Amino acid sequence: PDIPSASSSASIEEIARQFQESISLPKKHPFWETQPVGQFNEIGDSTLPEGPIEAPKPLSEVRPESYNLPGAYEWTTCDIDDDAAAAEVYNLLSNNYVEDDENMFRFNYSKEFLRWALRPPGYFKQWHIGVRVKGSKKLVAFITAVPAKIKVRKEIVLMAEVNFLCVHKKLRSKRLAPVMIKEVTRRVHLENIWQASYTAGVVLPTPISTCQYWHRSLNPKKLIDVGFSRLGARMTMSRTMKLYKLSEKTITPGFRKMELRDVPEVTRLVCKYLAQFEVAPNFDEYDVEHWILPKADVVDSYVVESPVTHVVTDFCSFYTLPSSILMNSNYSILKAAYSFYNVATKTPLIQLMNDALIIAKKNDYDVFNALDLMYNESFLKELKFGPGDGHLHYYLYNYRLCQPLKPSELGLVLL
Ligand code: MYA
Repeated sequence: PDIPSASSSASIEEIARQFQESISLPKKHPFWETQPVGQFNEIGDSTLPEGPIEAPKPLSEVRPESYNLPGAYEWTTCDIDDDAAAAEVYNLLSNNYVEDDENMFRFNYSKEFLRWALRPPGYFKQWHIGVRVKGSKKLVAFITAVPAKIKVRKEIVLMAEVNFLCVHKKLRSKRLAPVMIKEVTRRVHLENIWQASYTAGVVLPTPISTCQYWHRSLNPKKLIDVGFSRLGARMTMSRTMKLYKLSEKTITPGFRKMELRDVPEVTRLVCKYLAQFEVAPNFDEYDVEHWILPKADVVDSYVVESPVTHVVTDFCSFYTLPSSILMNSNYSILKAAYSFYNVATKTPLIQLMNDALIIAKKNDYDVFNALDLMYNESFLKELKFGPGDGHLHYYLYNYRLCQPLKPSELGLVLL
């Protein structure tokens, strides 16, 4: 993931840096160059086939023991069910996980969110991997994977979704991350899974797509006070607040919170919808119950049930991911909603998303974020989202695509 921040009026230095970066050759990647991923020098080589880069190995050839860590450290499996273990992970991430470029905000995934993200149907406990200091037992690094069925073009591929890679700030740049990535790969291979998907704010070999974050201010005064956004040119605070004002009540007749009984219909809607993208999850009812059914302060979903036929025709969803505000005496938390999966078959998508904004505002979110993937571009500008400076790169491990995808060809949202 990449923490989005809206302040888009880049300084001269920032523009100069971006220009430098854009003209310089891609950096060397001693670790990633050894991995089965698309390499920079293969870009544009249309002779390479799409699909797995390496064939699966017999399980007997998968290394049975963990990779070696530097002497002072040991592997641990983090039992996220356990309150003490979940608190340790929460503390590591809330102090050391992803920050924006200016170090003003840091993702603050809640314990309940982590439990949701890490325990989907069929999850493996041993894929929740920690590193401890041998002496003190302090948790200093973390990486996770969860299983997922992902459709790539026309093929359904069983994959690991890798996330929450984190090394304590004091242990950075010691090449711990490659060992952790190799260890999670080994444990994924032991389950006979050979592909993975992941996102990152950094450019690695080689993105299958690059998306941009867009932000819809819900509480513009706070966003400006904490430096998340800036007052526009020729704008006053009161004009800004008026600009972002939303109506009190949702507009679509039959718009209500999703319930357990909606799972079959939502599954049908989401499957049909996601089938049109080049890379997207292949959800079954268990997945939809896990990923889409509302869970307080973690994921929210609303359906449109026709008042006449009682058929569910549309739904929208967003997840809750606050960020810590690092240097502000008035505020410590930014409450952000992130657009998840939205399907409109009868209600115009713009109207559906406007209702989502109204709900988010009512529930005290400060900002509503969305990537420019799927059909999101069709509502972003009209609903007053502004482009952020954060980019999110999507990757596949051991699966080559000949061409990078346009964001609108992507149907996958990772947490
Ligand atoms: S993305 C979120 C990543 N986390 C953060 O940004 C939190 C803050 N940062 C940190 O905690 C550290 O800086 C991290 C790196 C841990 C990121 N993805 O140990 P090092 C490469 C992949 O000296 P550190 C997420 O969670 C880097 O290019 N590789 O560096 C998805 C270099 O390799 P190379 C990354 O800064 C994770 C090497 O690591 C990333 O101390 C998906 C340097 O290691 C990154 N985000 O630690 C993981 N950042 O020399 C891949 C740096 O070659 C999964 N690096 O350039 C692959 C699939 C595995 C399963 C396969 C199954 C079949």
